[in-house]
Amino acid sequence: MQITPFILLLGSLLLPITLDAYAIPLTREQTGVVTLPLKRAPMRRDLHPQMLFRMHNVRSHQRLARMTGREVPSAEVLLDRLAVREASITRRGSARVGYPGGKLANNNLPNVVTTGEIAHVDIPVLAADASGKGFSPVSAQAVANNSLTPANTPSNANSLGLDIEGNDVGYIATVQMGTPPRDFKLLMDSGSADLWVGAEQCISVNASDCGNHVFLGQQSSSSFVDTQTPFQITYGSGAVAGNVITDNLVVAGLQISGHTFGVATEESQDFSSSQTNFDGIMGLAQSILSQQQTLTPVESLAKAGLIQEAIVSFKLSRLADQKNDGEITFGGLDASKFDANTLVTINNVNAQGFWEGGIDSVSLNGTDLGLTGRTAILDTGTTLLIVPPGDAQAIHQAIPGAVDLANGTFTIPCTTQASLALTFRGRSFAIDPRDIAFAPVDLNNLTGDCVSGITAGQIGGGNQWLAGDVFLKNVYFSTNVGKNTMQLAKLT
Ligand SMILES: *[C@@H]1O[C@H](CO)[C@@H](O)[C@H](O)[C@H]1NC(C)=O
Ligand SMILES: *[C@@H]1O[C@H](CO)[C@@H](O)[C@H](O)[C@H]1NC(C)=O
Ligand SMILES: *[C@@H]1O[C@H](CO)[C@@H](O)[C@H](O)[C@H]1NC(C)=O
Ligand SMILES: *[C@@H]1O[C@H](CO)[C@@H](O)[C@H](O)[C@H]1NC(C)=O
Ligand SMILES: CC(=O)N[C@H]1CO[C@H](CO)[C@@H](O)[C@@H]1O
Repeated sequence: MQITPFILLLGSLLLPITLDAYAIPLTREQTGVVTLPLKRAPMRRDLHPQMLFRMHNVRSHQRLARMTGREVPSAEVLLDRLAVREASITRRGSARVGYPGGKLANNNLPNVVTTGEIAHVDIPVLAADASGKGFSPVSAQAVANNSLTPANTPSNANSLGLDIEGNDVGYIATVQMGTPPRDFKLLMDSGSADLWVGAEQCISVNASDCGNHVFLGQQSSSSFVDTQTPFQITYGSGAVAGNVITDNLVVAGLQISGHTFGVATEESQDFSSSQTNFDGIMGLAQSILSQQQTLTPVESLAKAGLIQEAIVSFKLSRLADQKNDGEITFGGLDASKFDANTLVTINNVNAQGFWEGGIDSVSLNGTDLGLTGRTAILDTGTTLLIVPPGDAQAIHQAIPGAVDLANGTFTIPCTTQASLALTFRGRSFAIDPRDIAFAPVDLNNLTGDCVSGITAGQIGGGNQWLAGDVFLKNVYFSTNVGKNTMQLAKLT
């Protein structure tokens, strides 16, 4: 069977099944504590951006389920949901994609067929709309190209630039590993607690190599030590398995000799694809969440006395602003990035090791939406803002021109001026309307409809939000392991 790009994307969604099929020697205990970076879907020029968006969305549901200890929806259920979504795309005349009934074939590759050409996206020649409103042409290019936009070199101490993946779907920093030290690009993820890169002998679930990435092992590093202890991490978007190792790690010029982390000997296609913009993930939640049962780099740096406190701070840059001033700071906050008068400290209410805080209230253009008792997991590794279905409806009902596509996804005018604000500890943090208009439905019409960056998490109920980059781009975000607190402030 000719495997289409669409099926490749589904393959990652169906990872537990393909792992069985390939008999990869993973320990099968599922601890239920896992995460998924949403940006893992390799962007393809030949895939309609709204379909890519839908993959982000589906994966986010799996991530939210795992994070909150709920049952992860089966691939079949997710395929059913996808079918509804494909239908809605089809109705909009953008793509013709379907599948027969949502049944899986033989616990192997999903029985997915394309009923027509997957829509080809011709990268448009984009000009800014004369009104200056609408989706950013630069961001539209990034959607089409899955580009990695390098950050400026930060001047602040103990800091690394955060490169922007695609249209703000993820944030990547470069660290050094091994002897001699070599550069590795890592996704910076406050929603997981393990660090890994590919092993020299890494194979992909499809038994090929792990793509055009930088790898770590005895051949490339004289300080590499394999502890022979296996680890496995299942992300909503894929999985890795390998060995816990020790090797030297340099983060923002701070060297940890013999840091304990992982090399992946097996990676799902999500991670091994050469189109994936990073070589591994640095989890920066608390180490009680670590599958490798080891300290995170920031905890390790604090323990070694290289930084005073186990603090990590994020300034996520918005591609449309064209400033490329994203930055991650270890051991403190970069006072030049935020307004100190707006800084609030939030207690972590999550016992598993995620960063989760109580939301006082939610408003749209200053009008309170009456959503109380909500909490938000603050997760740089999630692209979107995922909220329970009722909350998603309440929010979009207040946005003029919003359309409920059913089953979690909404569209809003790309020109929306609606501003959603979340209040933490008495301080309101507004989301830029450009972040709510996440991606254009039609890349050739930047003033038409956009897919909303706020989607409904359909798994379980509860009052838990998963606040990814759609929200976090709008704040200075800092975490403190020792105090078990988070801080938010308005950006300068
Ligand atoms: C996207 O790719 C096109 C060529 O296909 C190139 O001209 C353009 O500069 C790229 N845009 C970005 C943001 O990388
Ligand atoms: C397997 O991996 C290779 C190289 O990474 C890639 O070119 C190919 O498309 C993959 N095939 C499948 C079925 O995933
Ligand atoms: C929100 O306020 C802006 C001006 O600040 C206005 O242009 C926009 O129409 C308002 N949106 C809603 C949904 O009230
Ligand atoms: C863009 O979308 C808007 C809203 O749907 C529509 O009014 C307009 O005609 C579209 N423009 C183009 C060039 O398709
Ligand atoms: C409104 C709508 O289309 N809801 C659908 C969501 O998906 C389920 C299947 O998972 C359908 O049964 C619903 O009809």
